[in-house]
Amino acid sequence: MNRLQGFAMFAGLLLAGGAFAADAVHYTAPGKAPIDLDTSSLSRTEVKAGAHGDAPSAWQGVNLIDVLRAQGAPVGKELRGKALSDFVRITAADGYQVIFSLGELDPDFGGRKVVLVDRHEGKPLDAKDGPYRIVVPDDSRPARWIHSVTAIELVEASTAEHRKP
Ligand SMILES: Nc1nc2c(c(=O)[nH]1)N[C@H]1C(S)=C(S)[C@@H](COP(=O)(O)O)O[C@H]1N2
Ligand SMILES: [Mo]
Repeated sequence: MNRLQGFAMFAGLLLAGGAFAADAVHYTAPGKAPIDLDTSSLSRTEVKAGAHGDAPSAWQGVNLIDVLRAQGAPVGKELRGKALSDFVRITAADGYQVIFSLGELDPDFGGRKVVLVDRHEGKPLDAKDGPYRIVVPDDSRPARWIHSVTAIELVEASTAEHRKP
């Protein structure tokens, strides 16, 4: 193997291992500096789901609630009062957007399984859907399975009417 072949093999292995994410997902929250998400320290999960009546297939990634918790979002015991009007807005490269409320996601409340996936059947997502996609196995329609995710924003949505702490 010559040096060029060696480099090509090395690069290929890195890509296959997902070491180079083509694009990062930006995370923003009120009062926090925006960051590029690094989910490599979170425990991984797998869900079986099929869109449009497709046979279920396996999607791998991290739970959205774990991403939020790791970024200091108010979850668990802290999810009370005004935080119960927080929501998460997810934006894609094509400008598509969807939201989930924190209460919908938190295991102490709605506990909805929402996964930020980077693999389908063990392989990195196709360029057109990846590198990150949301999968919501229990939604009857896959319209919130937003692909090509570029940003996740925690949004505080209470108004001046809100009078509880
Ligand atoms: N970025 C992005 N994600 C999206 C959409 C979109 O237009 N843009 N359409 C949604 C809708 S309406 C559906 S039904 C599913 C389609 O998923 P599929 O392309 O895997 O069939 O993707 C969802 N995710
Ligand atoms: Mo759709």
